[in-house]
Amino acid sequence: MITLYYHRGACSTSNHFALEDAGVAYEAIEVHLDRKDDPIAQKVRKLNPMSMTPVLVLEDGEVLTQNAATLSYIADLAPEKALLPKPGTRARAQADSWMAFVASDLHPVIIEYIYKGFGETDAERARLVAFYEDRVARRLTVLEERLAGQPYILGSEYSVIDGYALIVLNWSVPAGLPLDAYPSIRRYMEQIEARPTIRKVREAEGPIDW
Ligand SMILES: N[C@@H](CCC(=O)N[C@@H](CS)C(=O)NCC(=O)O)C(=O)O
Repeated sequence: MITLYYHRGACSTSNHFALEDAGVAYEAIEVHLDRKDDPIAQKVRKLNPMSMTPVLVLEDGEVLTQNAATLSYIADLAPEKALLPKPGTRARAQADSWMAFVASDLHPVIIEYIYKGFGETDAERARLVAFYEDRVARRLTVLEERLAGQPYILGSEYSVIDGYALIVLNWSVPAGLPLDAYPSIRRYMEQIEARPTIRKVREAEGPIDW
C-alpha cells in the first residue's frame, strides 16, 4: 500500500485527491512539520530532509517527493482513469508543461504574494506590492485565458494537474488575493470542489483553519 504524508490544505492534499481519483490502495497520514517533537513529523523529516510535504512511501518502501513527480506517478498507476495522458505522447509532454506551470510558476508566486506587504517604509511596500501584483497577474491571466475556452487545464477532462491548481488557487484566501477579475478561474475552482472525490477528501481531512 502507498502511504501519503500530507498537510491539510497544503499542496500535498492534491496527492490525496489523486490517490482517491486513481482508486488505488493508500493510507493518508497528516503531519504537522512545525511540531518539533511530534513523532510523525520527526519521521517525515527523515524521509524528506527538505522537511516538506508531499512525501509518498511506495509499496516497496522507496520514497518519492515533489508534486510534479508524485502526481504523475499516481496518475500512471491507474491508466484507465486517464488522470494524465499516456507517457511518451505529445499530449503528455503538453501535460508536463502545464504541471510545471502549476508547480514552478503558479505555486511559488501565490506564496510570494503573501510577502508583498513586508517592506519597512511606505515606498518600499508600494514597490513590493506593484512587483508581486504584476508577477501573480501574469500567471493568473495565462490560466484565465486557458480556462475561458475549456473546463479544465488540459481540455474537456479533469486531470491531477487540476487538483493541484485548485489547492494553489485556494491559497488566494490567506494571501488576500482577490480573484474577481478571473471569472473562469472562479468557475473552475467551484467545479472541481464539487467533484465527489474532492468532497470525500475534504471531509476526510476536515476543515482548514486559514
Ligand atoms: N517543490 C515542492 C514544494 C512542496 C511544498 O511547497 N510543500 C509545502 C506545503 S504546500 C511544505 O511542505 N512547506 C513546509 C515548509 O516549507 O517548511 C513540491 O512540489 O513538492
